[in-house]
Amino acid sequence: MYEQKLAQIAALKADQPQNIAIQCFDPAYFATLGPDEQARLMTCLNSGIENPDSEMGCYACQPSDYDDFRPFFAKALARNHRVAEDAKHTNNWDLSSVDGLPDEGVLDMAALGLPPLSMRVRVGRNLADFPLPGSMTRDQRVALETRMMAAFQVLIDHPDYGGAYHSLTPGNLNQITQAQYQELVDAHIMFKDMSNDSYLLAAGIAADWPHGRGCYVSDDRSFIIWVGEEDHLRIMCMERGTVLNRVFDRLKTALDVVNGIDGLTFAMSDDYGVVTSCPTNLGTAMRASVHIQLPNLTADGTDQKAKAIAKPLGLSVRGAGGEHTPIGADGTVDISPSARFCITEAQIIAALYKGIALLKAEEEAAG
Ligand code: ADP
Ligand code: DAR
Repeated sequence: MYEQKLAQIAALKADQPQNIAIQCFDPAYFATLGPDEQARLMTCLNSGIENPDSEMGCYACQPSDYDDFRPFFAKALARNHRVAEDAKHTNNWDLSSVDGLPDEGVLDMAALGLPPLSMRVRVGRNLADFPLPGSMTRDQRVALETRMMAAFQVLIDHPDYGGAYHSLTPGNLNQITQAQYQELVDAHIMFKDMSNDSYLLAAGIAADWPHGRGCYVSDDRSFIIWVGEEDHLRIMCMERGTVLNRVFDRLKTALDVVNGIDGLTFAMSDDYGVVTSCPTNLGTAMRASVHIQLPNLTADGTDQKAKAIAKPLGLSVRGAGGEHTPIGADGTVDISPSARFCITEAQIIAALYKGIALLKAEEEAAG
């Protein structure tokens, strides 16, 4: 039944060494699975088969996939995150658990000689009683949005997070116009049109666009919750400043409020921490970033030199519009620690602070 897919995978194994899912797929293991399990695992790999240039090459489609297909995912996680196949993840937001921080644990980029920068910390979360986005029906996507709209009433009534929900779902009472959507995207608040992402389309994650999609935005636009992107929720704090603790601590406080809302139980794994669609986000599901101008390292108009310098520092470089976008015209790039799994949330924000200091020195040396 899967002869064609298996032949495609075999051919890709030879041509695409960077495609982790393809490289970790074992046909002998696949042959031991029953028909339903084979269908599920092949669905997880479809994005990496349809997009040979993938690096991760797979997405989980059920919250239990990482456990149900552990022989495959353990290999893929080990390869991507450079950890042991039996690695276990621990979550910890307590900065006092991290050594070598400045006094009082205050991560003030001004002490590094940096001006106020746009700071953002985001985490992914998936509701435990729904399939992951790659396997949802349109009705399930809209039902999840409806569940979240009820939950958002708690935030609307909260003095620190009051705001409004903006829906892309046709006919939703909070539906916004295309112009309002584009303004939110341009303000780096709303996510881009998923139907333009070949990886998410092949994964089934972008299906039914834009049904069940939207975002909650606080009145001051510093607290945002995406609904229906790559994970069910992306919860984030974002503001311009120099003290990274502000967005990190505010997000943790906001998460404590969200976790207490009736009807919201998030998918967690005993071994892998926060369960996410993409294995690259598993564990913390956290990306902590700053937007910083690197005119010297981007003098050729690309992010190539900045990426080459940042990678050994444990940092990823994205464009000004996020993943798969170009650098800003003024040399602005999005810098964030690469690690998400088998690292704690506190270690991630500390890594951003330490990484930015090192990158600043490299930028000055390139001048
Ligand atoms: P994610 O960070 O959720 O994986 P992206 O990298 O695609 O997603 O970024 C999503 C949006 O968030 C983009 O508009 C991007 O410009 C914006 N963004 C990310 N980090 C920052 C930041 N530090 N300051 C301002 N906007 C940011
Ligand atoms: N193109 C996919 C992206 C994986 C990491 N980015 C995410 N999850 N947004 C790949 O497999 O390379």
